[in-house]
Formats: sequence, C-alpha cells, structure tokens
Amino acid sequence: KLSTNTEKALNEQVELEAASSQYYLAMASWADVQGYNGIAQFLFRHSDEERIHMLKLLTFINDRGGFGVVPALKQPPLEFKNIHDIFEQVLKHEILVSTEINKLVDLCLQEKDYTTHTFLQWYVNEQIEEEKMASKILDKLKLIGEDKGGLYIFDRDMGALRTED
Ligand code: OFO
Repeated sequence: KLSTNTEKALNEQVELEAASSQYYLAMASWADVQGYNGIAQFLFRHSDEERIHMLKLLTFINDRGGFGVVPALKQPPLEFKNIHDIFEQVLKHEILVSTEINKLVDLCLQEKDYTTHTFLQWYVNEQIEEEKMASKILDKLKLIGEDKGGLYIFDRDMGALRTED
C-alpha cells in the first residue's frame, strides 16, 4: 500500500500532468488560429498524451490502495509571442516535469517503496524522450530563424511528426 507521503506526492504529479495537458492545449489552440495547423495538430496530440500520463498515475494510485484525486483546472497562458516562444516554453516545462519526476523517484527510495519506484521508471524514460524531442524541435526552429518558407515547411512536417504514447 502507498504511504501517505507517496500518495500525496503522486497526486501532486497527477495535477502537474493535468496542467501540462491544459498548457499544451492552450498552445495548440493559439497555433490553430494563427494558421499553423500542423504545429497545432502536434500540440493537440501532445496535450492528449499528457492526459494519458495523468490517467496512468491516477489509476496506479487507486490500484495501490490510495485515492487518485482529480485536480481543479487552472487557466494556462493563452497568448504566445510566436512559434519559437511556444517550443522554448515546452522545453522549459518538460525540464520542470523531469525535476518533479526525479523528486518522486527520490522519495520512493527514501520510503523503500520499490513498487512505485519501478512504476516511475516509465516516466523517467518518457522525460528523456520528451526533453530530446523539444530540444530537437528548438534546434530546427533556430535554423529556420525568421525564414517564412522554412516555417511553412516546418509546420507541414510537424503535422506528420509522431509523438510517443
Ligand atoms: Fe510531457 O510529460 Fe508528462 O510526464
């Protein structure tokens, strides 16, 4: 069974994953109305994935004798400067998520909760992928700079880019 401490920390992570989903959804909606439809599709998918990250945690908490708490929604930022700004924020946010996952892993070791520790390895690996993907996208955007044609092609390619589940 989960300790009170671990249950509380996992529920905080549920909240962070839900907030990530909302954050990427806001970015998707902004990109969509700016005419960046490929980037919007990518961000809509990314938002869905965050919801799945949240669900996985929630059901794990319940399966381990705790109670997965559905958090309240907070409104994320709605306006973004440009596409570069969006992906800088994505990377920054993913780094924050990784830090929080690492703290959770650390807590499990302190509490000798090896079951939760094993469960969290999926998130550790996922964060490696997510940070890698965000920084690759940023590298591409830096190459493109202010080139409108480059951004057009980038938008088209992003629509087809597969994200992890
Ligand atoms: Fe973007 O990652 Fe969830 O965990």
